[in-house]
Amino acid sequence: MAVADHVDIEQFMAGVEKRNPHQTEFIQAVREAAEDIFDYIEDKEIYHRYQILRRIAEPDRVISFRVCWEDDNGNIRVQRGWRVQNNNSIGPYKGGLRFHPSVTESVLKFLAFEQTFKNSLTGLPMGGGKGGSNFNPKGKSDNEVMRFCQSFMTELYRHVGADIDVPAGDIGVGAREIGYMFGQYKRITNRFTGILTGKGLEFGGSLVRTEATGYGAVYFLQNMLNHRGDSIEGKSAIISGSGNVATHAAEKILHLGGKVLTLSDSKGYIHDPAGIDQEKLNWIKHLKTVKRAPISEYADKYPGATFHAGERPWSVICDLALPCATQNELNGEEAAVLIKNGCIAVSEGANMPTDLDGIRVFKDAGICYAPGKASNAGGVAVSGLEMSQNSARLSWTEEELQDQLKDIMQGIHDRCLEYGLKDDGTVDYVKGANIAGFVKVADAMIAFGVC
Ligand code: NDP
Ligand code: 2IT
Repeated sequence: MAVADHVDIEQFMAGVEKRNPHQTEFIQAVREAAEDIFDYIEDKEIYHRYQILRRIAEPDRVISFRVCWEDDNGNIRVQRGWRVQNNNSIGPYKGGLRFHPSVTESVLKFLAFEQTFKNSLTGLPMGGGKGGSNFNPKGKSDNEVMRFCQSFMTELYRHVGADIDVPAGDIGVGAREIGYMFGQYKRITNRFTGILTGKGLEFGGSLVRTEATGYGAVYFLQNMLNHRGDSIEGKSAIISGSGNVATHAAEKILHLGGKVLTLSDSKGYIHDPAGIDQEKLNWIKHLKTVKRAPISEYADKYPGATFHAGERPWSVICDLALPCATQNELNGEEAAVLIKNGCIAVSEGANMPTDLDGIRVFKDAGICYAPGKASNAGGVAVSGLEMSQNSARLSWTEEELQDQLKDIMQGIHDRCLEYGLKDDGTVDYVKGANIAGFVKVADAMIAFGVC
C-alpha cells in the first residue's frame, strides 16, 4: 500500500469523534497521543498497514453492568458499573477502579487508553484497563460502602483474574474498598489469588504500594531536574488534591528538601506560607482518610494558613507544580500564570490533569513538563511488583521495593529521553512518553497479526 493512502491526523480524529460521540475526555486523550504518534509513524509503513493506533483507540471490550445496593435507610439504590479492557497485548489488563459521581464511559475509556501507554512505559508486562462506577462514597457509612463494593464485585468477579485483568484503586477507591471487594471475590469463588492490587499487607498486599504513585511522581520530577543539572532541594512546590497521590507527593518533596505550599480538594485549596511539614501532613492524611472531612478544616487548625473556596492553587507563586487531583484541573490560562510566576517544572500525579491548551503552553515555554502517563506510573509499577510477589507467594522488603520504584521511574525517564530529546538539549516528555509507550504495544500487536 502506498504512503499516499494514509489518513492524516485530522481524518483520523474525525473518525474517532464520529465513533465516540460526546466522549470528550476519551477524544482528548486520543488526540494528545495521536499528534506525536502520527509524526513518528509517518515513514513506518508497517504501523499503518496494521492500523495499530486505530486498534489501540478501540477498547478490546467495554463491560457495563447494573450495581444494586441497599442504603442504611432501607432504600434500594441503583448505580452503573464498568470495566474497560483496552488492550492486553503485553500482559493482563491492569488499571484502577474509580468511584466518583463524575465517572462516565468516556472518562473510563480515556483512563484505560492512557493506562495502556503508561503500563508499557513501566517495562513490566501489563496491559491497559480501567473501571469504576458513578457511586459517590462521600457521606456513606462504612456499611453502605461495603454493600456497594460487594454488589460491584458480584458482577465484576467474572471478568477479572490474575492472568486476565487485575484492577486496583483510584479516586474514591482505597484500602477500605479494596478490602471489601477482595473479600467478596474470595467468598464467591473460594479462591485466594491476586485479582486486585493495593491489598492490605495481611492479605497479599505489597509494601510501598500506598506511597508509590506520589513518591514516583516526585522521583520523576527529580530525574527531570537532575537532567538539567538542578534539584528539588530548597524549591517551593504547589500541589492539588489531598488524597493518596497528593499527600505522598508532598511527603517525598519534604524528604528531598523542598517546601510544600498548597494542597486542595473538590471544595477549594489551602495555602500555608510557612510550609506544610510532616506533622501537618499526617494531620491531613488522618482528616481525609479517617475523618473524611474537607481540607478547609486545615485553615482552622493552622491559623497561618488560608482556605480559598472554589479555587485551584495555580496562582500561588512556586518553583514546582504537581497536579494530583483529577483530569482537566489545569487549563491554558492557569498554565500561563504558572509560567509567568516562574514555575520551572510540572510533574503530573493525576491522569490528564492538564488540558490540551495547558500542555501547549508548557511545551512552548520549554519547562520540564511530565505527562501523568509517565510521571504517575509508579503506582501501577508497584502494583506490577505486587502481582509478582503474589505469583511467587513471597513478600519483598521495603528497601527492595523502594529501590525498584526508583529504578523504574529512572527507566521511564530514560525511555522518554530516547524519543523526546530535542536538538537544543531540552526534552519533550509528552512526545517521549507517547512514542516509547506506543512502540512496545505496537510491536507486540504486529507479532500477533490481525486480531
Ligand atoms: P483520592 O480519592 O485519594 O483523592 C482524590 C483527591 O482529588 C481528593 O482530594 C479529591 O477531593 C480531589 N478531587 C477528586 N475529584 C475532584 C474534582 N472533580 N475536582 C477537584 N478535586 C477533586 O484519589 P487518588 O489520590 O488516588 O487519585 C488522584 C489522581 O491520581 C487521579 O487522577 C487518579 O486517576 C490519579 N492516579 C492515582 C493512582 C493511585 O495509585 N491511586 C495512580 C496513578 C494516577 P475530595 O476529597 O473533595 O473528593
Ligand atoms: O491510574 C493509575 O495508574 C492507577 N490508578 C493505578 C492502577 C494500578 O493498577 O495500580
